[in-house]
Amino acid sequence: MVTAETNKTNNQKVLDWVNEMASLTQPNEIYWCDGSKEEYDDLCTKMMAAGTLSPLNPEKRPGSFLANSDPDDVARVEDRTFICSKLEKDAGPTNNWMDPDEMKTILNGLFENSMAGRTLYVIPFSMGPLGSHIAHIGVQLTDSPYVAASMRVMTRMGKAALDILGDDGEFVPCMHSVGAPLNSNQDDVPWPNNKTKYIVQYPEERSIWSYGSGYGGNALLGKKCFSLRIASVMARDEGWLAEHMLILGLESPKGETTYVAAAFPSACGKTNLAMLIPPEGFEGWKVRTVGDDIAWIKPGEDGRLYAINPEAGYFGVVPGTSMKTNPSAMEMMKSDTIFTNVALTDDGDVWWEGHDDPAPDHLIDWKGNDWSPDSGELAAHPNARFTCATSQCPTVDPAWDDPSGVPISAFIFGGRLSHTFPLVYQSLNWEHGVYMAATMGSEATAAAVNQAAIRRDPMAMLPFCGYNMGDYWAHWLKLGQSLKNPPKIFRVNWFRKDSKGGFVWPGFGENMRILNWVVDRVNGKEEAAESPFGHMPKYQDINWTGLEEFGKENFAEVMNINRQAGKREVQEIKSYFETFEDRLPTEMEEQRVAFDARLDNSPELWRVDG
Ligand code: SAT
Ligand code: MN
Repeated sequence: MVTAETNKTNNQKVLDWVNEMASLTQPNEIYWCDGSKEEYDDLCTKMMAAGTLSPLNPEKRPGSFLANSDPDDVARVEDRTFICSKLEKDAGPTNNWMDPDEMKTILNGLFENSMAGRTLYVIPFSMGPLGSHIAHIGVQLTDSPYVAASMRVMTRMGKAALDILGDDGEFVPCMHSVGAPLNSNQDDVPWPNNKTKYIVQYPEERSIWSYGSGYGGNALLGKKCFSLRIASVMARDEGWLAEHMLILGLESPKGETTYVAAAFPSACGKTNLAMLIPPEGFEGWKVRTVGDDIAWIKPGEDGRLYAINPEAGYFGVVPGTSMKTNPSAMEMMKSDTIFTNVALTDDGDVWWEGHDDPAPDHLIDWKGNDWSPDSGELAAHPNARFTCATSQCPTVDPAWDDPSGVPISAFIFGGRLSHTFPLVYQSLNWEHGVYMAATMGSEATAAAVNQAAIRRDPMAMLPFCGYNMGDYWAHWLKLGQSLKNPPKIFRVNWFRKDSKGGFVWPGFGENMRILNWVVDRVNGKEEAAESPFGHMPKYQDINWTGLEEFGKENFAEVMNINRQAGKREVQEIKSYFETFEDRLPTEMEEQRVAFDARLDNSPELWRVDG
């Protein structure tokens, strides 16, 4: 049996754990990742030989690769994701739960010999700037070189993280196997994985076990498993927040920067917002990106909240990305990028649906088959991704790697809602803001106006909160009370439709106009319209330079409030809240009742600007 080389670290806990896991999984060898560029290049070379990576044309995409996954391993598997707290009630009604002892028996069986014929990579990593008081250390063990290489991009990985861990530092153990042991005379496949998949979090132990998948958040355990599911539990216990939020800085022409953090369910353009390019009318403004997916936020001594992006890279959706939707992302992936599940062009570059270039006559699609525009199939998988370092982002904020984090002045919560919900509104106070965030969501389908059911996705944390969602809301309420200068809370909805079913708001860069109002409000702009939903901008409160044609009528269309629609929402929330039983904080129900009363006192159609 192979054992851990004891000269790698003096941290006995790490050494013991590596040995215990090696004895369970029986790898051929153990390799400690140091995080160097040479090591990354070696991993890529090895993966090219195995057929996992294909190099792209160095003239078109220097330093870049294409990986095609197994067609059965293309996304996070939420139905195979478990929160194994001792009590089912502590996982709550929104999580899959299994008894931890029962789960351990299953997983010990699956991991036994699961790395036979493979290398066990030891990956020490820091989530957050090295040495930051907001950061935390993890160690992932994996038999996937794709994961090892990706972790170098996505986290601060290698020797530096191990040094910070020191001889007796705490770390979150992240155990991962693709579940595809190799017999001595068996050929490997380009994307090993197993039909059986388990993504398991033990919140009380603060540990993660993931089996059977090599893709994204199933396998890069620093991302959703650690930074959200386990970190949300740490944050509850220690008085901070681990959130599914982008972080951006808005620099005004005067050179003052206001930082905001924003949470959106999937398919709401979160990455595009994180890298927004200000439109006409915003000369001298700069939008700068701190993070595109996750925020760790701790109270500072001045009573404000400070946020870091725990990640060091982006694992962003590719299809739909173009010079129109996200020029910064296009710039970012020009080089040194791993593409997964996009299509390969005949000249060794990549293409996807929604690209600026029209579909070429011939491609190799993400499944490795010949493709032409009349194949009737997608050339790229809809969840195809790019993996690339944050430092390559042209809009990266100078403070993105600052260990102290950036001060957060506003939280913005959004959803994809065709009706009822205004373009933007601000909460009346912290409790009301938590209610607004707890009840956010998106329509399940793009159904007809006023018809579609809303899939609630509180704080965009539905698949990511590592404990009972009711307790999570209580934690938000408590944290807000403890802050002298809490961020202001807003909701936005870029997706309201008119009676003909078309989007009214142009979105993308134009969202800057709404962010500008948010900045005005946090900087003390007092005047606002008061609606049953909260504080709202009047037409003249928005900078319309360059978008004058949008006009007052369209503005009213995205801002007006239909009382009956609001009352329906209040009723839906009633039954939604009931699912949380005694874990629902009383403040949430009080907010619902207060909202109902405000609607009762409002006209049939509340009109912005009277
Ligand atoms: O696979 S990831 O978790 O990295 C992205 C996502 O599905 O949200
Ligand atoms: Mn995400």
